[in-house]
Amino acid sequence: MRILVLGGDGYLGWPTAMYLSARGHDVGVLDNGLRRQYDHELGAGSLVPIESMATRVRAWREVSGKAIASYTTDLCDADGLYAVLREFAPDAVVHFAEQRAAPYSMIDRKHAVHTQVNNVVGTLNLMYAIGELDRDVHVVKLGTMGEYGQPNIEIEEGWLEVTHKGRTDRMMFPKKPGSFYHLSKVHDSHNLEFGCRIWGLRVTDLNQGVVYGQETDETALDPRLATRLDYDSVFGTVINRFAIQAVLGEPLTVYGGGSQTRATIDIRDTVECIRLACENPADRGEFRVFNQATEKFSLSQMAETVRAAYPGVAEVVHVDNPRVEIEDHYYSFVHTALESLGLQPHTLSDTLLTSMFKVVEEHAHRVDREAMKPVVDWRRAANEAPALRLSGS
Ligand code: NAD
Ligand code: USQ
Repeated sequence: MRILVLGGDGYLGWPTAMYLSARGHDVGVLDNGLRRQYDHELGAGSLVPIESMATRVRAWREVSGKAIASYTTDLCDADGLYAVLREFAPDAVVHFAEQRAAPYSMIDRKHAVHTQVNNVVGTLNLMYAIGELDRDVHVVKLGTMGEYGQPNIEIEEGWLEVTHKGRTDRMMFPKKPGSFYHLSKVHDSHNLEFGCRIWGLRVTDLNQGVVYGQETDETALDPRLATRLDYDSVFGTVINRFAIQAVLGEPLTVYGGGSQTRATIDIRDTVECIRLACENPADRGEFRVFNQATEKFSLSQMAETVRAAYPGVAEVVHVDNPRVEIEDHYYSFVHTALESLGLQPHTLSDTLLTSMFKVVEEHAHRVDREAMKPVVDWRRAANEAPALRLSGS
């Protein structure tokens, strides 16, 4: 199968591209390098050194004997995107290519606008290109569990049968997202579902939980194939940050009371879920939603799991929550679709954490501890955020 991975230079896109290539697919990657520009803007970077896209692709060819086509293209540049789709002619497009950090989207007005324009316009361009060029192309779109928020009812896989005043309909599951980033994913979901109705697109929306881990079988083959690992308070995600904080001897920073519960997934399961979604496409006109998460933990449980797994001494602290999020809440979600296609989930085990501790120890000298402190405050509404250490200053 020919699979084009949009956002193929990112934390998840690059391991996914290699995973699919290793399993016999003809893979292309498209990226505009935006994530590397955010590093420059924020004065932070990946804990693990990463190579340029050109070096990664060359190294993959050397190590595996397989080619990955690479395109430097912005999804917001419709002409460029159409040209790549014409040239590569994919059977499936995996769409990771968005601004993906909730704190980044909450820095100030400019960053909220950038996030929503980049994400919503990029996805609309993709929909139009496929609507015009080839409606059989299956779009595998990365959504997020945070689209649902924490409703006081069980979260279904995207759809809900509602009976209201004696009448019943199948509706998209109601959304209560917690940042302008998460909202951009909700907007994408609605646009894509509409595209399925009007043009008969085939779409799988993967509502993924918080990912943890850094190594897959393919990234571990050669240091040039490593994927990024974010530790800063803007792009670093919670379990990865806790593992990094433990190794650095920094306290594990639980925001607020710690009873907030989140859905999670191991990076090795992410790549397998994408393979399963691609190899089992949605029908023409079907907007299919899978909840791509395997476990749930409260923030305190995550911190305690990392603390207990770390062979040294690690301390857990509660800091004032810079975000606006509910603490004591019900949380339950259905996640049977991917498992019924064959996913055999990894659980948040000592093995994964131990391999992360090793990776972090090796590169700990690269950490800028200042960048780990939470600085983005959800409660502030500002045109620009002068208090932040931005633009690499
Ligand atoms: P990432 O930022 O590391 O990768 C995204 C890539 O997309 C980057 O390389 C970036 O340069 C590229 N990109 C962004 N906008 C683009 C544009 N307009 N044109 C071309 N390329 C563009 O993010 P990630 O952690 O790999 O996440 C990938 C996807 O998975 C995102 O859509 C994210 O919302 C979703 N997701 C991530 C997680 C997680 O924990 N990392 C969890 C759930 C969902
Ligand atoms: N948190 C802490 N301490 C930290 C960092 C975060 O307690 O040091 C808490 C946050 O308050 C939040 C939870 O951990 O309650 C998750 O935060 P996060 O930054 O790990 O994840 P989030 O902002 O939700 O975003 C990440 C990815 C995003 C993806 C999302 C999946 O950056 O791309 O969409 O996870 S989900 O959360 O299911 O929506």
